[in-house]
This record gives sequence, C-alpha cells and structure tokens, in this order.
Amino acid sequence: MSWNNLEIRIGLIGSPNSGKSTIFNKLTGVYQIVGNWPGKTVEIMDRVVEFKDKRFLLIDFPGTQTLTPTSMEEEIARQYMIENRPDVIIQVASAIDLERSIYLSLELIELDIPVVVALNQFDEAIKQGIEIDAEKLSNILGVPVIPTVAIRGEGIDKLVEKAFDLAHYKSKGKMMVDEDIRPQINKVMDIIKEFLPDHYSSEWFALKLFEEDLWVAKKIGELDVKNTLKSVLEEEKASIEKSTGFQSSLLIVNKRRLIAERIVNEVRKIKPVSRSKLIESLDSLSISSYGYPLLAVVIATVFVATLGVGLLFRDMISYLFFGLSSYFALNITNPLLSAILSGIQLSLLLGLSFIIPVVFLFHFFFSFLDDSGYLPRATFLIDKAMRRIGLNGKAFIPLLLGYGCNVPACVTCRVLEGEKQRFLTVLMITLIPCASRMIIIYGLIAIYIGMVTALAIYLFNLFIVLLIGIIVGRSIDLHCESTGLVMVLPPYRAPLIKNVLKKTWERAKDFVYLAMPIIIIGTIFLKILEIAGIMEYLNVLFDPLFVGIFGLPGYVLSILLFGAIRKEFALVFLMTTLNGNPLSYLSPNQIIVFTLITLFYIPCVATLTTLVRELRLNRTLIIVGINLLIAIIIGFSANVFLSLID
Ligand SMILES: Nc1nc2c(ncn2[C@@H]2O[C@H](COP(=O)(O)OP(=O)(O)OP(=O)(O)O)[C@@H](O)[C@H]2O)c(=O)[nH]1
Ligand SMILES: [Mg+2]
Repeated sequence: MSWNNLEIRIGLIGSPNSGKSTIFNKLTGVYQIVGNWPGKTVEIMDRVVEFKDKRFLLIDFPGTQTLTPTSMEEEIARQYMIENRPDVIIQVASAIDLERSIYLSLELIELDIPVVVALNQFDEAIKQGIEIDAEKLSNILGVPVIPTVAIRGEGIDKLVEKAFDLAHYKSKGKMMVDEDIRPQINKVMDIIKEFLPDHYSSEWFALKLFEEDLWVAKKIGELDVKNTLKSVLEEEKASIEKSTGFQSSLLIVNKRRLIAERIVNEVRKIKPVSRSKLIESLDSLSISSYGYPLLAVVIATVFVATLGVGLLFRDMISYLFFGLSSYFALNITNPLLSAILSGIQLSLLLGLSFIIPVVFLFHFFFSFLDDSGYLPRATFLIDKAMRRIGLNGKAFIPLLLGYGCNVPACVTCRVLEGEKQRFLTVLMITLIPCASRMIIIYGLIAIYIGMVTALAIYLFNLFIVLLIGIIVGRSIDLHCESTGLVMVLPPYRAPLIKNVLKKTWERAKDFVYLAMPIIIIGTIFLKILEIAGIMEYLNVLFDPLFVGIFGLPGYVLSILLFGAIRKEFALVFLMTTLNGNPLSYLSPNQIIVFTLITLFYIPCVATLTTLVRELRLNRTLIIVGINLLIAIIIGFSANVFLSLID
C-alpha cells in the first residue's frame, strides 16, 4: 500500500522505555518487543492502522533521549524524522521522568511538526505521589497533553483524535529556546531559506547550526550554500558569546534545561507516599554488593526451574504419547516406511514432550524477568566488572538476551556506542548458548550425564565467552571507545501475565511453526540417506578426520550440518540417528565433546543472516571463522583431556 493512499503518518517518539511500542502494539495488533528496560526498539517499524473511521500510518521509533543523537538507533530515529517528516508526532513522554521528557518536547516542538504529548505511565506517577497538571502543561507548551496508561489502553483514543485534529489544522507549538537569540537565528535563517529543500525547516536548521550539530553542519555543507553563510554564522555566534558570555551551543542546551526545569516546577507536585517495603528493600538490595549473589540466584532459578518443570512435562507428555501410539500402532512391513515412521515418531516425541515445553518455560520465566525491571539493575551491577574487560555495561542486556535467542540479541547491539564495541559484543553473543543450545545441554548432558556436568558446561561456556571478550577486546583496542553508562532505572513492576504470555508466544512460536515441520522433513531425509547406505558412506569418508580430532564418529558431520540450520536440530537428528538412545552408541565423553562443539561451532542460519545485515559480510566471516576455530580447539582439547582423566 502506498503512503499516498493514507490519510496521515503519525510518528511515536519518546525517551527509551516510555511505552511507545506498547501504544504501537495496542493500535496495530502486531507485536513489537516491549519490556521493562530501555533500548528495545532499535529499528523503525511502521504499520497501517484502521482505527474507528480513521486510517493512518503509525511509525514506532527507537527511544530518543534528545534530538542530538549519541548512538546508532538514536541517529536512525532522528534522520528518519527529519528526512521523512511525519505529519504529526505523538511524543510518548514518561510521567515519572517529566523533566527529561519536557526537554524532548521542547526539541520536538522546535522541529516545526505538530506534536501531541502522551503523558504515559500516568498510573505509575499517581502511585509515586506525582501529580501533574496536564492542562497547565498543555497551555505552557502550546500543544495538547493527554494523560495515558498504555498498558491498559487508557487515553489512546483521545490521543489519536488529537493527532488527527492537529494534522488537519496544522497547529504547532511555539519554540521557546530562542528568546535571547531571535535576531541571530533570523539572520541565518534568511540565508539558508533560499537553498534549503522545502521539506526541511529553515528555522530548525538555523537553530541547530548555532547548537553546532554535526549532522546539520554536514548537510548544509553538501548543499550549494552562499559563501556568506559561514562568515555570518561566525559573526552571529561571536555576538551571542559577547552578549551572554556563553558559547551559542552551550547557551541553547542550558536554556532548554532551564525551561524544562521551570515548567516541571510549575506543573508538578510531589506528595510523599509510602512505597511498599518489599519493593524498596528489593530495590536497594539489587544494586548493593549483595546484588551479585542475588543475580546468581535469579539466573540459576530461571535455568533450574525451566529444566525441573520441563522434565515434569516430558514425563507427562511421553506417557500420553506412548499410550496414544500403542493405541494407534500400525503394522508396517516396508523397512523404509517403517524406519521413516519410527524416526518421525521419535522426533515428534522429542519435540512435543521436551523441546517445546522447555523452550516455552524458559521464555516464560525470562519474559517475566524482562518485564519486572530487574535487568537494568543487573546492568548497573555488572557494569564495573564488564568495564574491567573493556566492555560497556550496556552490553550486558544484549549478552543476557543471547541466552534466549542470538538474533534479537545481536540486533539490540545497536544501542552500543562504537563499532568495535558492537563487533565484540556480537561475537560474544554468538558463543552464548541460546534456548536451542540449552535444549542440547539439557537433552544430552542433564538427562544422560548429570545436572552437575550440565552446570559445569554452562560455566565453562561463560568462561570462554569472557576469555574471548578479553582477548579480542585487547587486540582491537576497545578502550578508546569506552563511554560512561547512562541509563534511567525504571521502577520495578509486577509483570502482567497476559503480556508475559504474549511475549513468550512471540519468542517461542518459531519452535512450533518453523522447527517442527523441518524436523519431520529432516528426519525423513536422514532415514532415506541411512537406508540408501549414504550415511554409511559418509561415515567411512569422515570417520578418520572426526575420530582423529574429536574422537567422534563421522556421521556427526551430517548432524552438525543440520544443526547449522537451527541448533536444536543437532539434538533431534542425533537422537533419531541413535534410535533415541545415545548412551548405547556413544560414551559419556563423546556426548560431552559433541555438546561442546555444538555450543561454539557456527551461528545458525537466522543468526548468520542477522550478522550480515548488522555487520556486513566480511565481519560476519571473521566471526564464523573465530567460532569454528574455537569449536575445533575446544572439541580437540576436550577429547584429549577427557580421555586422559578416564
Ligand atoms: N505502569 C505502566 N507501565 C507501562 C505503561 N506503558 C508502558 N508500560 C511498560 O513500560 C515498559 C516499556 O514499554 P515499551 O512499550 O517497551 O517502551 P518503549 O518506549 O517502546 O521502549 P524502547 O523501545 O526501549 O525505547 C514495559 O514494561 C511496559 O509494559 C503505562 O502506561 N503504565
Ligand atoms: Mg519500543
């Protein structure tokens, strides 16, 4: 559908974690990641919305603290806003972080696009004893201000109504920051007006030239401007400095801050309220030095609860499955058909009784954590330790997300400043055992070898991830890019089960829709190879290499190749090849070596595609090379070491 057919384009803009994607999801019915930590949305997403009698294009932006970007996703947001100017901006402001929100309101109003302010998380503000006079705020800013509670859909109708009114009347707020420098702005504006394309606001460009915005200066440099601009600009800057005693850029930023502060004092009253003792002590505990053991307990609980409840499900579902399959038992004499059917039965059993329950449970617990507000606190705690290995604390959340799935974790790396930082974090993420690899650790190690070995493998993996972080971090000289961690801590929230379930489904549905059909097709394919004797041939061909290096049979290669599509396939196809009984074909040491290789050897297809998009081909190939090298070294050393201690 082309944009021209649509009535208007509405952009959702606001500081990180203010609730933009929650509003987007409510209005569009699609699912954009929401969670209680800043920096989730890193790409611009748009959808056509049919709302009552209205039709519009709604655009969800990454969080932006100010219109002077410091990171990649802020840059993306701003560039899009200026180049594609939405007809109306809905600023999703956080009522519990009013001053910063008003600073952004002032900047958005300067852009000369109609703005409606959604004073979101209003429920949270009330709980904290914060009273905001929305009408007064609206009068001061000159734009509509509507209190909203996005998670419950409150105020959203009114927001859309107002956005349409504004687009219709083209009514805008008034710039406030220019009070002392109006004549200077006008002078520069008059010069640039002539050559600036129509869709740019010359007033905003003039202001930004005084603010010494690099992107604007570059943009102006690309246009065919009059030579006089440079000298006039310098002259006017000097005149500002002379009359105010401040550099123009500093003057503007300070002025905005002062105005925001003044407005907040006028419209906000804070009544002391008693906060829940439990939340208060949890809050101070989670960022004190006791926070480290707490973090270990929280993470261990997620993994142990997943496995414990997962095994319970496995027993129940397999019991049901066996009951049903004996009831429907067929008498098939054709060896190929019978092998295929028993293969499918085995992989279905594994999928339905183990993989799907475990993956759903893991994502359920993880989403719960994600919505609670605990993650940014853990980030603060870990920041110091991460800094020691040269990483920014902001890398913690992407790394942790990697335990769910590497794909969104790699995309989230856009919130990191600096290309080297991004590259290193992405590399580390590809080594982190995602839910699919967790399935292999649980399905092979925890079940057939023991819980302690499974835990040891997790810890060993973490050790390798950190070691690679330190080695590669040192070799690419990361410190030069290291910047401070600036993050607003959101309040703790009791996650809404409905939202947690929705998120769990979004994160785990691929295992139902995508993985299960491929597992069935793959099983048929492998069984045909087996019956046709091709597996035997591959075995003979690769046996010397695999036995020599890893002490593993040659058929493991074909299983690893399947595992490169999706990691859990390695478990499924190993199990179908070994008739559901790995210990009768492989020794415990071989199972450990196999698992270690699957943890490190190559990113799955979905991660590879993401890597190419995020980092380009050459860096992706470097990452794949490093992964393969680590897998070979670890597989080989584990084989040697384990056979020595046997
Ligand atoms: N109490 C309360 N929570 C809200 C409200 N709106 C959103 N939230 C919660 O705030 C958190 C952040 O919401 P998101 O929609 O992900 O925020 P965002 O602005 O898209 O965040 P980024 O994409 O990271 O910039 C989530 O945990 C939401 O459930 C609200 O009105 N009240
Ligand atoms: Mg978002």
